[in-house]
Amino acid sequence: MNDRLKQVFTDHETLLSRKNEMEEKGNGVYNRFRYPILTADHTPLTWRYDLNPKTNKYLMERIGINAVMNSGAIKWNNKYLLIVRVEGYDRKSFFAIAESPNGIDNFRFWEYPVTIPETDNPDTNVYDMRLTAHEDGWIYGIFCSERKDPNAPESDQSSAVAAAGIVRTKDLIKWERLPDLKTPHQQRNVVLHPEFVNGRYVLYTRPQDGFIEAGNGGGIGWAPIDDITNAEIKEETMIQTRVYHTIREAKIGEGPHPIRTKTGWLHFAHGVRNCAAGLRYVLYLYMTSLDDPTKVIAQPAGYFMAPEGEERIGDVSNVLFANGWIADDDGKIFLYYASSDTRMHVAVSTIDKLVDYCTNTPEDGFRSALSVKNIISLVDNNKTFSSI
Ligand code: M1P
Repeated sequence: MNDRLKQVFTDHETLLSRKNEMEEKGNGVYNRFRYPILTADHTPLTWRYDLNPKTNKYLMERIGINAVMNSGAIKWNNKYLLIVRVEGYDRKSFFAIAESPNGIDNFRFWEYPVTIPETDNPDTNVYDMRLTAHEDGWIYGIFCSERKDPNAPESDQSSAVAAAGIVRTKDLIKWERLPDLKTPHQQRNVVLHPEFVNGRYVLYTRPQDGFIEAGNGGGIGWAPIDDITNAEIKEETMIQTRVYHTIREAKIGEGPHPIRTKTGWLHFAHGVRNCAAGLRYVLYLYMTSLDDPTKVIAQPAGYFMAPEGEERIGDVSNVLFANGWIADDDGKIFLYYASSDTRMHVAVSTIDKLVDYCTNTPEDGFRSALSVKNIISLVDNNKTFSSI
């Protein structure tokens, strides 16, 4: 092995085996970790280098990986698995599974990326898979399938159509492709609810008029589906809508599927607003009723997590995006999120803390005066407790 090759392998192993450290100074709700858990540099060297000295005498990287982000998550055989959106220098995204023994470090990619079968109308780009181990026994993956807008003129090489691609598997290795979701709108951020409701599958949807612009859509819908092998939206009830001057003014997207708690379904979503720097993506939580999951029972004001420090900067800056979390049996929860469309991170909390956060954080009053009122009421309540 020549010196450079040795160095490349050593550096890679040092990165993969680096221990992560919890940042102790949290806000009481969750704790971030010091290092990103996955970056482009974590991807296997065998995906990037031709290791044959005869065909690669300069040991050049032959295939470049630009970013890893927006990962679905699942606990599988006692390991923490992420189905990662990996993006090459060629701008194409694909899926690859990385696993960790503890959920916070030592994530290693499986040997090969995931092979997603194509439909008769091949996807140009695939990304942002949400995994759902459904009570029907299958693990479903729903992802965004992007294709060029067939109605765009030749001069327009940007307009696209977003659809929800659906796959399912029993072993996370062999994936069966089902027909894309039939819907009157463009769809991204579609997520399968883990249980049947009144005997039907249910999807969380995000109908939108255009590829980027939400138009009249942009909220989170609840859409019961009769046949998942030929999924079609026939009814769609909006459970989260865009609201003026909030963190969810421009569009919203359901993150991973919600988690059943004693108090209600706990949801993790992203909210988007526009500002001079462009779109700002933050993460928020809300809860829906166990009896009627279309009914919101807790909606804390504002964001739960927003980009901090190096998270603010990347390919698409000022973005946090989450489509995976894993709840352990002891109530601990791993929140997997991507920053600025570039890298993956983890934060930890517990179900109890997140439910407490949802049920005790004041709701948005939608006016400055009501935000002030909330603070005054907290100050008044604190009078007897603040003499430390
Ligand atoms: O670039 C930020 C995000 O933009 C899109 O999110 P949404 O579907 O809410 O518009 C997606 O392309 C997502 O992958 C990306 O992280």
